Amino acid sequence: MRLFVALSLPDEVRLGLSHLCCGLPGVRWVAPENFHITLRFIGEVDGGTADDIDAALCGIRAPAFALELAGVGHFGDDSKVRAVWAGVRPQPALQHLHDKIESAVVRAGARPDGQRFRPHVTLARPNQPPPPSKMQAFLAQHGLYRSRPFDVTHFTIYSSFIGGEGPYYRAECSYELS
Ligand code: 3AM
Repeated sequence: MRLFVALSLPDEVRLGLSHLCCGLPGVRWVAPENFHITLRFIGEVDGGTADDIDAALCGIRAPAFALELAGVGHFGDDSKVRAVWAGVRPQPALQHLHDKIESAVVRAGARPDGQRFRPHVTLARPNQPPPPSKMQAFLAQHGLYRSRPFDVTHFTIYSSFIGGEGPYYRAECSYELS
């Protein structure tokens, strides 16, 4: 199975994000039901490793916290945009949770990530890079985007399936924060 650990988003926040999803030609917009904040991509694992990861995630003790989405941006150069995202207002408790998850999955047998954690919600992936003028207009239009603050009370491990209609994410197990 192909796994990743993420935060789900309240319906109202996903609805707000879906209103940002227009005005960029040549991109695949993420379906609103697929919006999430990835905490850790794990990748392909066998059933035994998945069980070990589940047990390690079950052992995490971390506090619940409030989160707010803020602004939009993209990964990659202006001429080579890889993904368009909504940002997350800095929240030390989120970094703390990420670090605990990273340690837990590595203890369970995953390879260390090594990348800096850059929390975001992917909104679109380009089939071809959008014209820079369109990208600039998108960033200018939505630069002041803010979600309402929402409570993060759990995190979830998802399996992902790639189909003809795009990816399908299935929540396998959720882990409560205290
Ligand atoms: O939150 P986002 O959409 O950025 O990009 C993929 C998505 O994150 C990421 O895992 C999330 C669920 O698919 N992802 C997919 N393949 C990846 C890989 N090989 C990856 N992240 C790192 N390495």
